[in-house]
Amino acid sequence: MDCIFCKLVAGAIPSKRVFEDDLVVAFRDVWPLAPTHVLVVPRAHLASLWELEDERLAGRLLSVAARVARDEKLEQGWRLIANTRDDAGQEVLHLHLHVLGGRKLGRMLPG
Ligand code: DGP
Repeated sequence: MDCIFCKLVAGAIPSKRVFEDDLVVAFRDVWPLAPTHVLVVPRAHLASLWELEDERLAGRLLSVAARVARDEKLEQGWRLIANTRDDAGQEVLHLHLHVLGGRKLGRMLPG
């Protein structure tokens, strides 16, 4: 499949992994927007959060995101973002959660 995150999960493209288990892989974003910018992705290909119906996987993605935040010592606060489909500017069509922190993130505004 021609999906960059599938290749990354398979190890065909290198990445800086910070966590992995049987369902999920977490790695540093190649273009970080904050001192911590980690992407949490399912091993299985799902295009976006729109397609996520598996509650076990949903729970795992969320708990791994929180675990990454703790491991990165983001006790001052952090943000979880899931850009979903065109209007949100999703660029990579493999579900991913952005874990952002390590600086003041400012107010979240639409647009
Ligand atoms: P989004 O706009 O939500 O689809 O964000 C996609 C993110 O994926 C973007 O912040 C950059 C990141 N990204 C794209 N290609 C690669 C890659 O090959 N490796 C890594 N580590 N991150 C990537």
